Amino acid sequence: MASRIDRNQPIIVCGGGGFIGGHLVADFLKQGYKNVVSVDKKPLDGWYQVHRGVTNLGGPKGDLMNLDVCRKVMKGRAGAKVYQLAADMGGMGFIETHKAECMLSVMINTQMLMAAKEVGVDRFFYASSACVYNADKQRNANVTALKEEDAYPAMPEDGYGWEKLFSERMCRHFREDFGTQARVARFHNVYGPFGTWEGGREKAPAAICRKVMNAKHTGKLEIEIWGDGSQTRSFMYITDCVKGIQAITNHDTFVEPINLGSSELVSINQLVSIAEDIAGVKLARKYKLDAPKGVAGRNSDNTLIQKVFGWEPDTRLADGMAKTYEWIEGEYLAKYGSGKKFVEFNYHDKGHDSKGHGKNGTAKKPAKSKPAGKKPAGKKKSKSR
Ligand code: GKE
Repeated sequence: MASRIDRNQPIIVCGGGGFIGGHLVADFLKQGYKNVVSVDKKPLDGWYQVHRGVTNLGGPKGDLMNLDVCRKVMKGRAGAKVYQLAADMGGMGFIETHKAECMLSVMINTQMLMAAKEVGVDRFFYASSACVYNADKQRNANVTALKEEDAYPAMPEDGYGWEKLFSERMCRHFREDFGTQARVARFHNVYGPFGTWEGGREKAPAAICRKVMNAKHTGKLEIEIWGDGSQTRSFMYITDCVKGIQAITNHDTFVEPINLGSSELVSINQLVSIAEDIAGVKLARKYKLDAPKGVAGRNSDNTLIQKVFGWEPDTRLADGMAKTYEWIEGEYLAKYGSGKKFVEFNYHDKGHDSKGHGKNGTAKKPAKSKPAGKKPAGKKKSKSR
C-alpha cells in the first residue's frame, strides 16, 4: 500500500547539496514534482548538484542546526513529505576520527522532527545507517547478513552509529506520541557519481576508484589498501537507494526501520579487483594495517524488504562501479590532469582540518560537476527565499 501521488505536494529534501540528496531531488524533478525544496548548509557553489526548478536553500538559510531555520523551511508547507538526509558524515576515515561532530547531527534530526510536527507533515523520512547494528554481529569477514532485529541489544558504531540509533528511536516516538508519520531506512554503504571521492570523507568504492586511477595515470602501479583487504561489505548503487527511499516513505502501514542495501557481499580485495578491471591495470597491493577499518564484515539481509516491497537493491557492483569510476575519472582529470601526482590523504596527517580535508586542501568544497543540462552552481540565480 502506498500513499497517494500528488505532484504538487511539497517535497523537502534536507541535505539536498549532498550526494544522496542531490540524486533524490533530481528524481523528483524527473517525476514532475513542482514544489521541491532542497536544503543544505553548504553554500550553493559547494553542492554536488544544483537543480533548476527547485527552491534551493543554501548557506545560512539551509543550516538546520538552527531551529529557526528548520521552522522557516517548514513554514507554509503543511502536508509535505520531508526527507531528512542532512548530516555531518563520511566513510571510515572520517567517522572514526570525528565522533563528536557525527553525534551533533542529532540536532538536525531533533529540530526537523519538531518543526515537521508543528506544521503537520504527510511523511518524515529519516536516513539511518547499517552502523546502528550490534558490533558483535560483525566480527567476522564471513558475516551472517544483518537482520533488522540485530540492532538490539544496542552496541552500534561508536559516535556515528549511536547518533543514528538514537534518532531512529526518536522517529518512532514522534510517530507513536505525536502521530508524525516517520519512516526509517538503514542504508548500507551507498556509492555512485556525484559523491565524495577525495578529501577524507570518501567511502571505499570512491576511494578505491581514485587510488586505482591515480596509479594508472601516474604510472606508479601500486595501491594502498586500508586493513588487510579481507574485510567484507555490500555496496548499494545510488539509483537503488533513491528508489528504495521513496518506496519506504510512501508505504502506508510499514513503519519500522528497514535495511536498504545490496546483499552482494565482497571483500575489499575484490572491490579493488573490480576497479582494476575497469581501469585495465593490475597493481601491487600494500596493506595499511593501522588505518581505520570499521567492522570486519557487514552485509544486508534483505528478507524483510523483499517481503514488504517485493524488491531489493539489485544493481550489480561491477556495473555501478563502472559508472562511478567513469564519473570520478572525469573529475580527477579535470582537476589533476593525466600524469600529475595526486597526494594521497593520510588520516594521521595533522594537516587535515576538522572537516577531514587532507593536505591537498582540495575538498573544501566538492567538485563543481553538475548534471548535464544543469547550470553550474554559483552561476544561477538562487531561488532562495
Ligand atoms: N574509506 C576508505 N578508503 N576505506 C578503505 C580504503 C580507503 O582508501 N581502503 C580500504 N578501505 C576499507 C576500510 O578500512 C573499511 O574496512 C572498508 O574499506 C569500508 O570502508 P568505508 O567505505 O569507508 O566505510 P564502512 O563501510 O566501514 O562504514 C560506512 O558504513 C556505512 C553504512 O554501511 C560508514 O562510514 C558510513 O558511511 C555508513 O553508515
